[in-house]
Amino acid sequence: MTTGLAADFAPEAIEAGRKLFAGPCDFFFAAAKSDGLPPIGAPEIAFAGRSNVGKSSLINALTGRTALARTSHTPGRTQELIFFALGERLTIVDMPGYGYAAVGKAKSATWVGLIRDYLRGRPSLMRAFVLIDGRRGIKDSDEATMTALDKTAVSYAVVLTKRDEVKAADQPALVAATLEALRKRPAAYPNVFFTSAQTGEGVSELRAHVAQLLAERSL
Ligand SMILES: Nc1nc2c(ncn2[C@@H]2O[C@H](COP(=O)(O)OP(=O)(O)OP(=O)(O)O)[C@@H](O)[C@H]2O)c(=O)[nH]1
Ligand SMILES: [Mg+2]
Repeated sequence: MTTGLAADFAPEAIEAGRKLFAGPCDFFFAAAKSDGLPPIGAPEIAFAGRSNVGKSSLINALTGRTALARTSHTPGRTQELIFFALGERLTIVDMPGYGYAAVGKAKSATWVGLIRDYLRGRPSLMRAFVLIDGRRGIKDSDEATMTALDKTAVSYAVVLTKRDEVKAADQPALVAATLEALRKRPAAYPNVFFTSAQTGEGVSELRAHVAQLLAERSL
């Protein structure tokens, strides 16, 4: 196992994750404003990250759908907080991206406000995932997001994405650098996930992790 990579799950945990995400998953709400969120229901997991990092693609990979969450080559595809219900057990929230100049300043600022408000004030948010493009590493806008999460004590985990685009030889150094950046962050999960929505690598581990969080919550 590459040190620090969240890869060490027992077969039972992997199976629990598979089962959890194998159930029906449906879109149920879109929110353009933070005062227009759905009522508090099932525990939520939310996917944050720069535009184009692969948030919507990862949600599709987790749920085994090709087009549940809308994806696109051009940044700025997801423009609202999009809520999906995984049965009655879990709510998955896809978010607009941040940090991409091409989206336009006004839109970008609106989205940053929406994301911040949601992350700061959602009691049912069980875990945020901050996605980092594996080809690029952590950027200033990612640091800002993690700082906001640390300040409000929202627990989060980092997911490196697009693993299929990162040479195997470069992966350990990327994981090590990412862990180093997380070391002093109080609300960060101390391991990183490294996924590819294209090959499915790392996806079953992420499912297992979410299933574990849910199981711990209901103890
Ligand atoms: N090679 C590769 N490409 C990926 C992967 N995940 C996403 N992509 C591509 O990256 C682009 C953006 O993916 P999205 O899932 O739409 O990204 P997003 O973070 O939801 O983007 P916004 O909604 O615009 O913020 C698309 O062209 C995807 O096909 C991956 O694991 N590997
Ligand atoms: Mg998206």
